[in-house]
Amino acid sequence: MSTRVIGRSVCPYCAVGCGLILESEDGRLAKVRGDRTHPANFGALCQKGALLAEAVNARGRASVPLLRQSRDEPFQRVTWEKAVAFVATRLREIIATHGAQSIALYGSGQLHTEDYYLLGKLAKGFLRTNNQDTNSRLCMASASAAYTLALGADAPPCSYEDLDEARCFLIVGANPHDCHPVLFQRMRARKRQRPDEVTVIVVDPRRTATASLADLHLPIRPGTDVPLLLAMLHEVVRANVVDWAFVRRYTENWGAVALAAEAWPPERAAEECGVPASLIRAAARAFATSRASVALWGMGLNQSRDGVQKNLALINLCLATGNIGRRGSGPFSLTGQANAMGGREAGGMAHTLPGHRLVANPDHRAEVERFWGLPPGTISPARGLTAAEIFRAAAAGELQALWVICTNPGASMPNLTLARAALARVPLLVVQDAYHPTETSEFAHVVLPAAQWSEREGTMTNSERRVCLLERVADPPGEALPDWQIFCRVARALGFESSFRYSSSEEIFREFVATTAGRDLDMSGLTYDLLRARGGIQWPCPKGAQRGTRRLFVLGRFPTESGRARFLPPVYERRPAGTTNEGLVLLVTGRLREHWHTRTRTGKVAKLVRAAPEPYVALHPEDARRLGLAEGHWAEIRSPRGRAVLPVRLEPGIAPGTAFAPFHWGPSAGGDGAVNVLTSDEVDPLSGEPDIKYCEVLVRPWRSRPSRTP
Ligand SMILES: Nc1nc2c(c(=O)[nH]1)N[C@H]1C(S)=C(S)[C@@H](COP(=O)(O)OP(=O)(O)OC[C@H]3O[C@@H](n4cnc5c(=O)[nH]c(N)nc54)[C@H](O)[C@@H]3O)O[C@H]1N2
Ligand SMILES: Nc1nc2c(c(=O)[nH]1)N[C@H]1C(S)=C(S)[C@@H](COP(=O)(O)OP(=O)(O)OC[C@H]3O[C@@H](n4cnc5c(=O)[nH]c(N)nc54)[C@H](O)[C@@H]3O)O[C@H]1N2
Ligand code: SF4
Ligand SMILES: [Mo]
Repeated sequence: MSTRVIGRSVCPYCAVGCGLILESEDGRLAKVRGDRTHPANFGALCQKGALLAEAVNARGRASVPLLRQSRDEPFQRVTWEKAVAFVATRLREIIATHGAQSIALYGSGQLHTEDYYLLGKLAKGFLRTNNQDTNSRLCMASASAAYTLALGADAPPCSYEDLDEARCFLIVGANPHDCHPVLFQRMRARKRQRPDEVTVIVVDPRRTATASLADLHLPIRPGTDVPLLLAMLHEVVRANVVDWAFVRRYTENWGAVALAAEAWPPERAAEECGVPASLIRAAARAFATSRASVALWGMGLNQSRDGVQKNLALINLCLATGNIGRRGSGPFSLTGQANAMGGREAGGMAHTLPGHRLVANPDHRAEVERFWGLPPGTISPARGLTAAEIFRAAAAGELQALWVICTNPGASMPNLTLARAALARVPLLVVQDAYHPTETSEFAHVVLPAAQWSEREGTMTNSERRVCLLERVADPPGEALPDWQIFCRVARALGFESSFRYSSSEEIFREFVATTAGRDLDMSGLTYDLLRARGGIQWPCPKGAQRGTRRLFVLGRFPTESGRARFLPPVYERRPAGTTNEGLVLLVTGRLREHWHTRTRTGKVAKLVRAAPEPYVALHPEDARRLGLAEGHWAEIRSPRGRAVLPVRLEPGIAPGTAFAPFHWGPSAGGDGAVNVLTSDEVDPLSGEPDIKYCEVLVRPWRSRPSRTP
């Protein structure tokens, strides 16, 4: 047996973007280790990343194109030519009969930037529909909208280096111990290095493993972040620790936010949020008075019907305390998927175009039309359907075709019964995935087998704006193809031959970075060679630049009209409180360290499955007692949308009235364990992000164990 290094890459799971060294054994990808020279991880990896080879080599890969005329027929193996011709012919017929607005394309933050760019070019430029959205709508859409409103661009300002220099970490609605493990290690190292000088504040209804690092844990009642953050700002003003010099010189609209904060003294917020006023005050003062404070957040803020308001409230706190554009400080959203950032850059959402451009902006449309060699007026000015809207429309019979790429909505969408009805109803469903069957591909007419990580070349941008190249080191199974090649084949079969003639992913990258020239994210200086040589570069990096950009807004200038950052007063609407008296609790859904989303990969890695074998619901022991439940009992959980049955675990660290369940187990795991049948697809009006993070449910004891397939 001989082991040898066959290439370098980046982990395809979370957006920490750990650098990897890939090794083969007897010609096969066998081992993954952390790249000691990579600035995202310096050699560290979490267990999921370290076990990647096993996931990629697992059974269940989609390896040949499959086709069937109707859902009650078995799939037939067909050639690529036949599958592509079928998709193109059907799309042409549908567009001719029902118009381009009757088709939708649903992509993913796990595609490469090149794939994303090409998908957008095909959808918005050539199929002429803006109904191209992505699972990032379920994830980062609220952060993206808030950055744009407050700072003028969708531009996370920080670097991971800032975590090594921060004196205060405010972690709100995020659990990096499980979800961004290598960054958590970095924060823990910082805390251990200066235990008395570094303060860690965690705002989460659960005492998570992340909270074990906290000096202050604020066990917030779900949904009440806006009053909590306004009360922190209230205290910052009262204690007169506002950074007045920064506010006066670099921001606008302070008065409106000061007024909003005035209405929330910590005592009032304490009642609303279930957090003692003294804790709110201590957190506010620690954040405002430390030499450098960084605010990190995740889905606890974003996945909410007031997700943008929660984001604005946190950004306000950073602006008021001058914590932006300086070492060790800033608002720093923890991006979820490995390339959710790249998708935002390439215009992967229903309201965006490449280079941080907007569908609604006539100049932006004209610029992109010129890039794509299209006549003026080709790109529709109307925003397309967002993720939740796509599935609602399809379920109502209003869509004729849906093409799903690199995402598994048959398990991951909120209000899952409706989403699955959509998948079962739409007259043409094309599913492009690396595995088959999945909870989505089982509804498909056409399954297009995709090459995945390590089998395709391309770029991704991590959470700190670092663009990295992922090398191809292995062959995909059977006839599977890289996503960009599949898009090209379908585009050419549709007659768009001359605009989709690429011979490599690098050629697409060159075209894409040209569209970013002169924009806030300017990447026109990036080439594959440079990325290969440097191991990743942070945008902006314009043509001719010697290096990337570590930190944004260091000069206090923002890409807004006035050049100043904008304070925006967040709006708060009270939601009904859960009370366990009638069996009502607020069910939070989220992640476990061992699994990745719908488990198409981690569910096939023995070590990870052993460590986290099955779904469950965690309850506070007091709540469980009141409900007549004990550890290991079965609980039936109902919401107006559906019903799940789960084994009970007792967790004293969860706020009473709140429950938690991981969403990794979809319908295919059997036994009514899919929690997304309970969650809500109501959306934030500004970002379109669904209110997935928690929902009100009724819990009661259930008689017996439901049957579950392993
Ligand atoms: N192991 C693993 N890691 C992952 C992923 C994975 O599937 N598995 N997925 C990746 C992706 S795509 C994403 S988006 C990220 C998500 O990363 P995170 O956002 O860190 O993870 P979540 O578990 O979704 O939720 C975060 C926390 O929000 C808390 N919360 C719930 N409601 C509220 C609230 O109203 N207010 C506040 N303040 N907190 C609340 C929950 O208790 C939970 O601990 O993880 C990425 N990393
Ligand atoms: N209840 C609840 N639901 C949630 C969330 C929550 O917190 N709670 N979080 C939401 C969030 S933040 C997210 S990001 C979504 C994630 O939800 P999904 O995107 O549905 O989750 P994944 O399991 O990562 O799906 C990725 C799919 O792409 C396939 N794949 C992998 N590599 C490739 C490739 O190279 N090419 C192609 N074509 N396919 C590939 C995988 O096999 C898999 O089927 O879930 C959302 N749903
Ligand atoms: S921390 Fe994220 S990027 Fe790094 S190895 Fe783990 S899953 Fe992969
Ligand atoms: Mo996500």
